[in-house]
Formats: sequence, C-alpha cells, structure tokens
Amino acid sequence: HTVHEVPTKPYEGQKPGTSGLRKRVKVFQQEHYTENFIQSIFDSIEPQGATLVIGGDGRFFSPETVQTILKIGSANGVAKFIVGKDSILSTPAVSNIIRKYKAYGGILLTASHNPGGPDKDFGIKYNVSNGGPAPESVTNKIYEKTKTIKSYKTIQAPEVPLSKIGEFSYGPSKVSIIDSVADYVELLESIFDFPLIKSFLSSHAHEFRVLFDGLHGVTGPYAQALFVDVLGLPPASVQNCVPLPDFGGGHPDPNLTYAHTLVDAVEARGIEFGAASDGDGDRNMIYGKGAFVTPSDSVAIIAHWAESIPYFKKGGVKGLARSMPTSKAIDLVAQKKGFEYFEVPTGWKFFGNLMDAGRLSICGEESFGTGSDHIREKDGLWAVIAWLNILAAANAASPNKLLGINDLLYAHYAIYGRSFFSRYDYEEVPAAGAAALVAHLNAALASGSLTGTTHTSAATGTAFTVADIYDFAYTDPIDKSVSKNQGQVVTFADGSRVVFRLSGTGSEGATVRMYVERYVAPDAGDAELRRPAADGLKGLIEVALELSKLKEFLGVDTPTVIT
Ligand code: VG1
Ligand code: CO
Repeated sequence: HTVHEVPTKPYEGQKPGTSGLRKRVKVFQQEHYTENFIQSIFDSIEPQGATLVIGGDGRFFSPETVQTILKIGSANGVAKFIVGKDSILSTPAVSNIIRKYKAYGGILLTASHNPGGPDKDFGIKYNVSNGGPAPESVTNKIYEKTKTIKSYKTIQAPEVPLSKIGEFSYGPSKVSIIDSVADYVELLESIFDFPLIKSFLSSHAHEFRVLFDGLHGVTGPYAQALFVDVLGLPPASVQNCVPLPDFGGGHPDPNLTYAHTLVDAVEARGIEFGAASDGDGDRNMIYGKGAFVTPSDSVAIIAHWAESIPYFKKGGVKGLARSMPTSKAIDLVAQKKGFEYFEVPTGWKFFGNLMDAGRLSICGEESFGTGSDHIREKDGLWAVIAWLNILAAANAASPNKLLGINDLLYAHYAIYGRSFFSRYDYEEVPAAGAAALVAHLNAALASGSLTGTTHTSAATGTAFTVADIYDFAYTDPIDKSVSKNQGQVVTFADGSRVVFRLSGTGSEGATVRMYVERYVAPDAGDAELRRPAADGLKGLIEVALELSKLKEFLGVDTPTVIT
C-alpha cells in the first residue's frame, strides 16, 4: 500500500479549546483544513501499531470525516480502528471503549451542544488512553503542528461502509465497526442497581412517570436501550431519540432555554421525572414538574447519596471535585463526610489525573456536566440513572410517602444549606469588548481599587462588600502542570462569589460567562431556602453587572442564555 504525501499549507486558528477544535462546518470543508488537523494529531502522538477509537454524535460532516481519519490514520501507521456503527458513539461511550479495549486513544467528531448542519458547527477532539480528553500538553503540541504543517500522509482505499458491523481489512490496517450501544449499557448495568430502579418504577407506574428527551442527539439509541429495553418503561418514555445530523434544526443543549421540548412535555403532562442530554451525550438536565435541579446541586446530591449506588458502595468514595465556577455545594458534602475535595479549571480534562491517581470518584461542572471515575468524560445518562437509583433507594426507605425530585432537593438544603447559583451567557459578542472587560477586572485586581468597596443593590437593598479579586490559576496536584488565566473571581464579605470567564468552546466571536453564587445556611428557614434562584440572586447579579461594567464593555443589555 502506497502512502501518498499530499502538500498542504497551514491554516490559522486550529487551536483546540476547552473541548477540542470547534468551527463552522464550512471552515472544516475548506481544502485540506480537516486533513491538516488530523495529520497534526498523528504528528503529536505515536500512532504506529496503535488501536484507535473513532466515534461522535453523528452530526453533519461526520461520515466523511471518519473516512478521512481512516485514510490518514492508516497512512500514519494505525494498526486498528474501532468505529461506532454509522459513526455514532456518544462521548461517554468512546471513553468507555478506549478503556475497555485498551486502545491508544480516540478521535471524537462532535461540537457537543452546538447546533449542527451545513451552516452550523463541527468539531474534532482527541482523547488519550485513559479515555479522557487530551491534556493541554498534547493539545498545545497539536496546535504547534498545525502552524507548520507542510504535507499530510494518506492511502488510497475504498470507503468503508459504516453501517455494517464486523471486522474488515483496510489497506495495511484493520477496521472494526461495532454496535454503538452494547458496551455502554453493560457498563451502566455494572454500576447501578437496575433491579431496584425497575421495581420502583414498575410499582409506581402512574405516580412516578419518566420522560427522557434525546434532543435528536446521540443519546437516543442509548436511552431507548436503557429506559425501554432494560427498565421496561413504555416507549413513550423517550422522545426525540432518533439522532439527526442537524439535530432536527434544534440546539441540543439540556438547559431550560434550549431543551424546551422536554420542559413543555413535562409541564403539559405533569411528568414527575424528566431528563435530557446534549448532542454528544455527556451533559444532563434533571427536570420534573415544578422541579429543576441545578447541576451544582445535582452533583452534590449524588455525592451525598453515593452509598445507595452499588459502584460506590463497593469501591467507596475516594474524593469529590468541581470546576471552579461550579457552586460550592459539593464542597459542603465533602466536608461533612470527610472526603478530600478539589477545585479545578473548567473542562473535564482536569479531572482525569485525580481519577487516575485514585483520589477522585464523583465530580461535576455547573454546565450540566456530571460524572465519576467509571470513565474519563462527563456522562449524561449516567447522571440520569444515578438520580433514578437514588430516588428508588430513598423511596425504599420511605414506604408511606412517595419522594420526588423536590423532596430530595429540600432535604439536602435542610442539611447543608443552599448555594443559589446562576450563569449568564453573553454569546458571540465583539472580542474587543470581552478583552476590555477582562482588562478592567485585571486592573482592579492589580490596583486593589475594588477591594473593600461596598455596593448596594437598588432592587433589594442588600449591600455587598468586595473581599477579594483574583485570577484563577491551577496547579495539577499529580503532574504539577500549571494552567493560568482560568477566570476572574470576585469574592464578597458574605461568602458570595462572582466569576467572569471567556468561553473556550464557541465557534465565532467571543462568549462571556458570568457565574453568580450566594450561600444561605440551613437555619435560614424553608421560605428562604426554597426561593426561586433568580430571586435569591437578584441583588448580587445587579451588583456584579455594575462593578464589572459588563453591559458597557459588551454593548449588550441582556444575556443570550441564563442557566
Ligand atoms: C463549556 C462549559 C464547560 C464544559 C465545556 C465542554 O466550556 O462551560 O464546563 O466542560 O463546555 O462541554 P466553555 O469554555 O465554553 O465555557 V461539552 O458538553 O461541549 O463537551
Ligand atoms: Co457535550
């Protein structure tokens, strides 16, 4: 088999962000653009003789890109490719398959929750042998290679039919097309108490109904297998579960704004337990009638109830963690239960080393990401089944009253207090304005001009005194690598906190995120603890916007999305 060297020229801007390289499909379709990035991945790793997994959310431009990876990968010496049928493997499923079959790494074709289709987004992400996203040392190397690339290697080979399960020879390599779902279902069955969940759900078929919305992302077939085939729920318990290359024109992001198909159905039908996942299956939202769980609370509640999940009962809980902007609810659980806990930068790649070192079991991000050390990616369906497992266990101990989402939430607040949390996103704003906002905060940080100043909300009359401003940096406790400039944090005398961060997953312009958190102790009483989040945060948000001058810098009045 002849390896051809195809001359090419570098493209600017092929720098992987928080989670891979994400651009408009049209950008990836430029001549050699995709080939350059893939060759740069192979130039940064040692693919000779390796087994590589290929999967993704099946979005537009995925099948073509799988063929491109096979050709370039084979020319670069990859011995075997494990590919999801029809190029479909959720992000958590890829992580599992890399670990289970001891692959060298994997390439994921996804832009996660970003919309798909010819005019929308595509993405390529590289994962390493622990099943997690490549660390910055690797992604930086890939980026360096993209800046100097002169040619890529390829072989000539017929297209591999991606719909046919089986093992085929392909040039000098082998290609194995696998069932997208089976290994993942087996994994979850080894973690959770499915018989307990099944008996709870079947004995409360009318008072506790379940609805899962795949938002036409990759989780559809997984959800069908788990909810309908394994748990025996009626077929109507899942909706929008056929993966579509453009997600049916929707925005496959599980939050109150974009997952309106779930929210509407839950409210209209009075569904007790609803959930949704994103395009690539690593995010989750838990939402029942009149009950919304913020992701920061969700991971804290899962940590509190960990013992009811067989995986943790057997292996114990080694430690807890959250990304920096995520609320400190999980810290409180760790403190009470005596677990070690960590605060890492945004992005799942920062949890991997802690898990590999046996110091972290359960972690989460405020961005609807929840997971554990069963794999090295966040895992949407894992979180949904975790909630069902916990609810089933809680109800087994409560024979006289059916406990739902809000009962668990309020019980948690009564023990730990509540961290009111919200995130304001300002999407695709001018990059110069975003830079000016960061510069303003850095100047205040350097001069101390804001520290000690008091700001009173006109709306609520609450006064907030700035305690400190800092620029979050992280030293990985395991490999000592340092990640700087991970967000500006403003802390207040009452323990409240506001974080400003630039997104690393956008495909155009800049996206500014503002995270606000205010803690209320358990003795504040039910009325205070159960207030709507927007209400509990009103004063703090007003003050945060004022002292950052955010509206002035960005030239916008309202956020694009509030979560
Ligand atoms: C966002 C979230 C972050 C998450 C990342 C990838 O990143 O804030 O918490 O890990 O998306 O999630 P950023 O840099 O835009 O804030 V996913 O579901 O896109 O793989
Ligand atoms: Co995702």
